[in-house]
Amino acid sequence: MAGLADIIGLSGKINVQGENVQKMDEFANNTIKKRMSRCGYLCAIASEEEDDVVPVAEGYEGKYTLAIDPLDGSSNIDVNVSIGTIFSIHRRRSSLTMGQGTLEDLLQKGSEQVAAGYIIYGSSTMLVFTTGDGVQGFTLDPSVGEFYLSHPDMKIPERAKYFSINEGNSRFWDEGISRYVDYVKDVDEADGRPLSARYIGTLVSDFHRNLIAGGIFLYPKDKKNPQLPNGKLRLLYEAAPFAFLVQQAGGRAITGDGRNILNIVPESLHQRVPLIIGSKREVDMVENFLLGRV
Ligand code: AHM
Ligand code: MG
Repeated sequence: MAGLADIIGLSGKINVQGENVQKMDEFANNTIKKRMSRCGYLCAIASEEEDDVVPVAEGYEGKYTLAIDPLDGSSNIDVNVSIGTIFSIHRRRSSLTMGQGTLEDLLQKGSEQVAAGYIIYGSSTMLVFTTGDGVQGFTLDPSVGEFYLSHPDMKIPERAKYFSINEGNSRFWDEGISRYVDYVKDVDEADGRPLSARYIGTLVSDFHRNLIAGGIFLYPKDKKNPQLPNGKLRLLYEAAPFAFLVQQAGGRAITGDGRNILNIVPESLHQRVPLIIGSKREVDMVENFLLGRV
């Protein structure tokens, strides 16, 4: 059993993406790997914390792949702000093939997901997921140790109440994003503007709030880091699972350069994509700004 000192602070490691790994990131990664590699349903695992494909335990190979961000919102771990776990599940490419899965089994489009979801560790612990037939939300009752269906058939409001973007990057945004953010701050009572700003810095938590209350989250590409021309968020275990969830809840997810997140064919495990996701009407509006229609 890990003690507090084992799971608080930095682990001293840098991951494949050049980011500091927190001890709790490592703890979550090891716990999930250990449990899932022997569950009997999986043939391969991809994790934000692992450079390469993680094989499952021998003799336990199954039909599905799992991509995870074991602990999303790393910068919020040590400051006691809500964090989460994200997962995305695909069927292996050939259901007849047995044995370990391959990189190709993991590099599949978001539209091919059979399930996706997240767990949010906030004022309560919730599991929210879709299997392609709507979005269901369950709340943990810690006294029983079970998740109960508390939010059946979740739908994201068509109109946004909130906008969520890291405004510290505003000097590096493209003109379309800057014009859109100015627009949401304009006063137009009849149109419900200005929108309120909310940004937690944990994608799970920002998404969860916007799913329930109506909102738009943006992590666009920016000019801040020329090494990261596609923004910060990763396709396989951040953008794609949320794109599947939001589609099932009646919303939309795009990159902003004319692509639907769910249609992108991944080229590598840790590939990054710009992400604009949330209430449908608002995503349509951002797209109009970015494609020069407004
Ligand atoms: P992480 O998976 O290492 O925690 O990084 C992803 C997080 C997202 O949860 C969040 O939306 C984003 O990074 C915040 O980034 P920034 O601090 O640049 O605004
Ligand atoms: Mg993350």
